[in-house]
Amino acid sequence: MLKLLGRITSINVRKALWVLDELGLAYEREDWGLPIRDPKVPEFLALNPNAQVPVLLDGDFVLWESVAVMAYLNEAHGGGVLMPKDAKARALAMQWVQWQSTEMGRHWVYPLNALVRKTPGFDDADRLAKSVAAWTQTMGIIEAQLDKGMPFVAGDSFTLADISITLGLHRWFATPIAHAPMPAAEAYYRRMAERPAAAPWLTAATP
Ligand SMILES: N[C@@H](CCC(=O)N[C@@H](CS)C(=O)NCC(=O)O)C(=O)O
Repeated sequence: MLKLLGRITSINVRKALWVLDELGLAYEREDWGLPIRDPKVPEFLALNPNAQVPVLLDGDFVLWESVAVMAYLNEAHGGGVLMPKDAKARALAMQWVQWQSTEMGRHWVYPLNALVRKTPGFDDADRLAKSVAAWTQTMGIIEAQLDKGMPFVAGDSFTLADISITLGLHRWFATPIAHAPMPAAEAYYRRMAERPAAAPWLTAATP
């Protein structure tokens, strides 16, 4: 039985959960991650020395880093159906998976802590405004991509990239800031949200 360690409020855990559900796989989930259960304990650190979620357990195989977990689930348990077979198409899908993981989330940390999590110390209005401006600029990149008129972010089939990007858009729409209009992203998000496997992971519990 596959087992995923991580709290469902984490976007990185949600990536793995959506893949599991999209593939219709049976799995167990165990809550780990602050504030629910501190991962900085020997039991968890033995699995992931970074003290971060998600961690996937497949028998005695242990895997961390959400992108690696998504790719492994798809290849080992999904017959690869969530990535294109063609090398270039697959690379482009992976480009957006990685972009979400590194670039898309770079500027949302401050707004998320200030406005959603209400984390003490995140009360600098100038830093908040600068982060929102930088986040908005980054969002322009995905808006331009989605405005090309392809049905999915990386082409004509649903891939891991759609899971990553949709969860990134969820964070954007769920953060109470003045959202610059992004009509292509809004339309795409609504389409992705209709997928049965998406619904549980696009709920409001973003922190
Ligand atoms: N690069 C890692 C980042 C993982 C990460 O930042 N996880 C956060 C939750 S989104 C975490 O574990 N934070 C500590 C905690 O929840 O206690 C991945 O993609 O899996």
